[in-house]
Order: sequence, then C-alpha cells, then structure tokens
Amino acid sequence: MRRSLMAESSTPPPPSPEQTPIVVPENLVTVLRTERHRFETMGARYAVHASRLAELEKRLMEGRFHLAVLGQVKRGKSTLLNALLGEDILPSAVVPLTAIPTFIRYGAERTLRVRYNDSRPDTVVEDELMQCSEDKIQPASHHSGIRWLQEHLTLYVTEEENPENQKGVREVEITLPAPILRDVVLIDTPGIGSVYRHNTEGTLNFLPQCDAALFLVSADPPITEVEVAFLREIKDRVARLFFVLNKVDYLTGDEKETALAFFRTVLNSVASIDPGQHIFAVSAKKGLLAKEANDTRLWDESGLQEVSDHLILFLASEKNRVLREAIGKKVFNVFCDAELQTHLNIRALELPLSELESRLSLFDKKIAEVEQQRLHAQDILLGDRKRVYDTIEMYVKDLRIPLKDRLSKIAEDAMAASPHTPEKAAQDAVAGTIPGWFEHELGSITAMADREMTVRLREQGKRAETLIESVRKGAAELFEIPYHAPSGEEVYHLVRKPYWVDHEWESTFSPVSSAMMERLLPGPLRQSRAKNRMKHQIDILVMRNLENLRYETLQSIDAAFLQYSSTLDANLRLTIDATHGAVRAAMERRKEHAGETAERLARLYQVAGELREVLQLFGKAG
Ligand SMILES: Nc1nc2c(ncn2[C@@H]2O[C@H](COP(=O)(O)OP(=O)(O)O)[C@@H](O)[C@H]2O)c(=O)[nH]1
Ligand SMILES: [Mg+2]
Repeated sequence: MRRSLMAESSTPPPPSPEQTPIVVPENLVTVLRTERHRFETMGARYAVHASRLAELEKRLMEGRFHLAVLGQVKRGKSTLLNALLGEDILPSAVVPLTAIPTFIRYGAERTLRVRYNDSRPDTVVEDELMQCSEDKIQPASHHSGIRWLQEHLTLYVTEEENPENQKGVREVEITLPAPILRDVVLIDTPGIGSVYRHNTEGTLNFLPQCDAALFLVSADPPITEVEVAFLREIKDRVARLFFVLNKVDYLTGDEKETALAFFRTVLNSVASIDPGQHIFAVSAKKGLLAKEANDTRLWDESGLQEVSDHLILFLASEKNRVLREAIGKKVFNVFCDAELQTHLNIRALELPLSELESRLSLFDKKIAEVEQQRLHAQDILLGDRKRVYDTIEMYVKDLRIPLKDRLSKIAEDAMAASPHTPEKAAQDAVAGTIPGWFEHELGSITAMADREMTVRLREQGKRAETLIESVRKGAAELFEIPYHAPSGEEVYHLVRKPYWVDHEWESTFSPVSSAMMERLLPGPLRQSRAKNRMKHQIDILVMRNLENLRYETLQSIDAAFLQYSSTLDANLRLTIDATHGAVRAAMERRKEHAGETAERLARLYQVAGELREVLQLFGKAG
C-alpha cells in the first residue's frame, strides 16, 4: 500500500453547560515532555499515560503544517528555501528528479533520511561533523557540515547523480535546527510542466495533502504558458496558495512594480485567481547572501522578511492552532484519566472492603454494558465501510465504458493518421494517454473516498467518545469522585502525511504473435483484424488498470478503517483499565498487603496534588 490514509478522531463529548473551555498552555510541548517523564517514574499503572503522551507529542510534530514550494525548474525554488532556512543546504542549479520531493523538518541535528519505493531500509545520514563540534561550532566546520549534507542530498535527488531514479528513491527528508521549521514542514518539489503529463499529475495528487503551496515564478523570463496551465489545475486542489515573483534583482524599482502588476493581471485574467495579499516580489539570491553574511539591510532588501512574516502569521492563525488545540485537549484528557485513576485508587484504599466490593460489582455490570455497546458500534462501522466500498466500486465500474470508448477513439484516430504503421501509432497514442488519465482518476477517487470516510468516521468518533465518557462518568459517580469532563467542541480531521505517489500504470499492448499468414490476407480483412485486435488490447488495459485503481483505493480505505477502529478500541480499553482495572487491582493489593496501605495512600495523595497542578495549567482549578 503506497498511499496512506490515516484517520484520527479528536472528538470530546458535547460540553455540559457548566463547563468552561480548557486553555491549551503556550508551552504545550514542554508540558507534554515534563509530564511524560514524571509518569515514567510513577510505576507501571502510570506507564500507559506516559505512552499516550509520547504518542501525542509525536502527532503534534508530524501534524505540522506542510508547505510545498512549486514552480518550473530554475525559478529559484531551492534558493528561496535555502534563504528561508538560512543555510545553503538544498542543491541549486541542478536538474531535479521528477518524482522525488524533499521534506525539510525541524530537528536538533542535521540529518538526511532516504526512503525507497521498495522495502529496502531507509538510508540515514547523520552529520557527524556537526555533531562532534556542537559544543564549539566554528564557522569553518559549520560550512563544511552544510556542504557535506548538500553533497549527500545531491546523490539522491538529482537527475545527474540518480538518473531516472535508478536508486528507486521515494522521498528524502532532511532535518535542520532552523527556527522557521518549528512551525512548518517545507517541501522542495521537482519542477512542474515537464514533458511527461503524468509527472504533473503526480504533483497534482500530492497537493491536496499539503496545507498550502507557494508558487514561484521568476521575473526573467516572465510567467509562461506552462505555468498558467499548471495554475489553473492547482487552484482548486490546495487549501491556500501564495505567489512569489523571484529574481527581481534583475529589475529596477519601476520594472519590479510593472512585473508584479503583470503577474497579478495574469493570475486574474488567465487563471481566475485573485492573489489578494498573498503575493510577493523577492530576490531569493540576495536573501541567501544576506543570511550567510548576516546582513540585515540586504535581507530587508531581498523581500524575504515579508514572505516569512506572512507565512508565520498565516501558520499561527490556522492549522497549527487547530492542531495544537486538538492535541491539547487529548493531553488534557490524559491528565484527567490519570487523576481519575488516582482518586479511584485512593477510594479503593479508603472505603470499607464490603462497600468497595459491592460498588465494584455494580461497576462490572456497567463495563459489561459498555462492552455490548462497543460491539454494536463495531457493527455500524463495518456497515459504513461496506457503504464506502460500494460507492467506490460503483464509481470504478462506471468508468469502464467511457474510458474504453475514449481510448478506442484515440487509437482509431492515430491509425487513420498513420496508414503505414497503424498498429504502432495506435499503441503509442494509447500509451501516451493512460498514465495521465489514471493519475487524474486516482486523485479524484481518493478525494471522494476521503469525503465519504470523513463523514462516517466522524459519527463513529462521536459514538466511541460517548462510550469512553460513560465509563469515566460511571466510575466517578459510583465512587463519588469529583470529575472533570473533557471540554471543547468537536474536532475531527482526516490526517494525512503528504505522500508523493509515482504509480506504474500498464500502458503498452502485450506482444502480438507474429502473424505471418496475415500478410497474405486481403487489405480490408487485414485492417479489420488489426482493429479488432486493438479493441481487445484496449479492453485488457482498461480492465487491468481499473482493477489496480480499485484495489489501491479499497486497500487505503481498509487501512484507514482498521487504523481508526483499532485506535478507538485501544482508547476505550485504556479508559476501562484506568478505572475499572485500577480499582480492582487496588482492592486485590489491599487484601494481600494490608500493611502498606497507609504508605500508599500518602503517595497517592501526593500524586493527586501534582496532577491538580498540571490540570491548572489548562485553566482548570480541579
Ligand atoms: N539573479 C538571481 N538568480 C537567482 C535567484 N534565485 C535563484 N537564482 C538562480 O537561479 C538558478 C536556479 O535556482 P534554483 O534554486 O536551483 O531553482 P529551482 O530549479 O527552482 O530549484 C540558480 O543558478 C540560482 O542561483 C534570484 O533571486 N536572483
Ligand atoms: Mg531545485
């Protein structure tokens, strides 16, 4: 499975009227890390909370805003990224490979990771030079460290060092300690408008997975037709577009204004795009020089400050905020669970034994009911999956006839145009059409599957959250514990890490047995045989490729459903374990080691106090 769909729920229950919303602390990552370490020292019962926090931290990092930089080759994409990063790390003035994006993420160290198309393990390169000199970074070693990483990168992403991607690279990821990466994952993409239509389609399918894209043209030459055609295609596929006119250092002040106005006009009139405030004129080259020379005047001149301010402002106000809020709520839930568990533990040590036993048996009943409801929810989910499946199957089935007709028409036209080599001409025409057509369909079908799943999984998320909540609430009521219901409006999203897919669609006819006898046939008969043969070949190609399309899509739907339902199940289990499991375990232990009870109680009170403080960080007095 190459395309990864990942669903996640973050659906707290509906807020009750007396609830005040939580405040996600500014330093969420620090809180996450500190508390995770604390849970790790608190014994086996708190290990699960530690691992939930670790998981959330990972998601917070992975879920960061993805910004792709697009444009034709040589417009200055890599130079612009280098300038924003403040390091000359991406190779510039090279021919990039058509299907390999470079992801640039935050990391304390400079590293390079290469992922392959097959199951080969990733190649990981760590910048030893930088690491061993970390305590005393000298300019010389700093620069050689960067160059060293750039040289390695060149080995994988350039046509020159890796012609036609012989190394089978799927994507490259580098990590750097550049400040801008704290908010965003930057993606250097190969150039658009290549001669191969399906490579452009690859870019188009990649875009919906990104949160925004920055489209770069250069002042010299002005925007081209290929760029305009590409803009028309992308404008509805990416959530937010920024426009940058690069290389304005070639122009005088007046010329720059004229070029910018021209860019605006073209966007408006030819591509029907109103760039509004999201358009800039820069010199990436100056920007990079400025960063390297630490020259603030030159940096201002380069125009890049405006771009980075604009990006950061935008990032701060949209997805990152939503993600932080969603993760913040989950983190808050972990603390609520830990607190509930601690209080339940205290009650299990304080209540008279007989009382404890009778309440626990009521709790057993409650859990049995929840178990029933869980099974019911799973049935609903299976039904949902089937409905999404059916939609896809139907869609793919309906593609067959029109596609066959279209390819036949293309083949017939080609045959008519080349009477001397009709079969070869038909074959080439069909082969030239298939990859682009299927990449495009894959894009549409994936978008459709995403929409279908989002609706259904959202409902499922609500059901699961209600169940979890009923366990927590049931426990709190049974054992008379003050209780924080996690607050906040529902947040649900289908999370997908951008993924560049370079499919292999079958596009050539299978070899025809050399028809020696056929040459003896009269002309018209020969032609009609050739035509039939071609129709048959088209049938086969359509069938096989549609089957691949169908299989690929259903696989990713399956993976998403499986991932989603196992996450929900795991969450419910964790809650049951943190409540019912905790009380039962505490009771057993109390019976076996009556002597330790006082000491354990003291420790639990201390933990409860600590957790109260953490909950206060979220604006909850407890
Ligand atoms: N004059 C000038 N040249 C630039 C500027 N930005 C990039 N270049 C040059 O344009 C060429 C292509 O740049 P590169 O970043 O590799 O473009 P990419 O193919 O879009 O990644 C290189 O020779 C750069 O030095 C700029 O702002 N001004
Ligand atoms: Mg480049």
